[in-house]
Amino acid sequence: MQCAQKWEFVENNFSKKYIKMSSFPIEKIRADFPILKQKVNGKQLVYFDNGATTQKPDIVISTIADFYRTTNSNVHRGVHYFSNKSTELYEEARETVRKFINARTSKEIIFTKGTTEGLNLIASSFGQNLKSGDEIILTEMEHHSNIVPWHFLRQTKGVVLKFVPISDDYQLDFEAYKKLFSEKTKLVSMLYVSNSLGTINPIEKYIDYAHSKGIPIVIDAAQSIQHIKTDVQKLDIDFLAFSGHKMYAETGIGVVYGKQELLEKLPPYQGGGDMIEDVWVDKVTYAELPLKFEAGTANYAGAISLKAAIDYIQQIGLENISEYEKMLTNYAIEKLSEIDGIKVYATSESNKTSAISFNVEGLHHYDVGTLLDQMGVAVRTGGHCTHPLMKKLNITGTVRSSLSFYNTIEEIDYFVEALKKVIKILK
Ligand code: C6P
Repeated sequence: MQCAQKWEFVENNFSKKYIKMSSFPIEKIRADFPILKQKVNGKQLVYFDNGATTQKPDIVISTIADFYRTTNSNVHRGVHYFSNKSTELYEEARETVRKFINARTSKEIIFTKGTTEGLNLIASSFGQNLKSGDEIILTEMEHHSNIVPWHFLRQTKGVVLKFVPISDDYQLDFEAYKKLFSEKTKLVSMLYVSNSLGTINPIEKYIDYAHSKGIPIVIDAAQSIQHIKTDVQKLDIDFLAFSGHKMYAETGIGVVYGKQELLEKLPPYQGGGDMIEDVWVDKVTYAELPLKFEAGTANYAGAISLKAAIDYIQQIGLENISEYEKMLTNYAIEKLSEIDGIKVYATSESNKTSAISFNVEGLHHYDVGTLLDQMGVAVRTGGHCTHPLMKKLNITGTVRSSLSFYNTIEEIDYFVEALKKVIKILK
């Protein structure tokens, strides 16, 4: 599915300014996602909750079903045909992930349940060598997955958490970040893209500055990996975590990337089968990377689905995807901003992915989301697991529409009209 990079100006009902990528095969892409044909409350589904999870293309669904129909066996355990075949597919998936993020070796790719488990793995393992007074730098934009595991270390070890503030334009304050470093700083952990605001953080300079102080950095890529090409070597990322289900694979599979030399130094996260070299009654030795961090039966079917999803994304091209999503996002922000009494947060055109958060003056986000659902539109409402950010913005939550490359201008038009009706009903 190759797309040319050309854009064609196409007039649509609402604006002549917006364009459709004539070569972007949107009809074909939509046909790949069976769920998009569903109706909700008698209305055609408009799925704008892709930040929570993405829908799955037929190729991912059939890869999982075919695997269970033809091959399923536990990996790294049996000598029999299907166990070897499953192991081969599982390790092929690891290699696909390695290439996708350009890690040096597949030893640096650890399969997890998702971003949350990945960040817990890093915090728990890295944290074992920390002591009272050691400092970790986070940001006010973090998802709870990148705050709570560090709070555990605050509670159990007396580790001090410091937060990079956000400024009035919903950007992280880089000057304030630099001032947070001290001789006690041990690690920085931050997100690439905010799930609540869609802001793309300029992680390059955050990484460079941390490294200039000799400090490693963890990047939460849960909301970036599906939108932005990520080269861990080029960015010089020390640790990275992301989830398969937010990038068109099944739930329960995720990845931690770590530089080999750093992972070698970290103690294992969980104990069990597959992560050991040998066990005696009075001692234990651990397996080599990456298995040292993969205790118990892995979600190998999930890893195989992740390979199918990455292959699918790459067929379309991540650059084509992000260009199309950018066009949708700018269009949606403009149409939303025309509605009276609406506040759209973080509207920057240059450093934003497709998550759009807003509130309507005098209305509760939950009520707006509930009525949108009655009209077939799926959005997320609430604090989006970013309570410190909501507190900073002095709100209890937002309505968030998060778009994907299978969404269309027509769906945005429908959503905006539905929202206008909701506002009329509620006001
Ligand atoms: N954000 C959202 O609707 P898991 O649940 O482990 O796959 O991902 C956790 C996570 C970590 N970091 C960021 C930036 C995230 O956005 C998420 C998940 C979803 O925004 C569910 S709360």
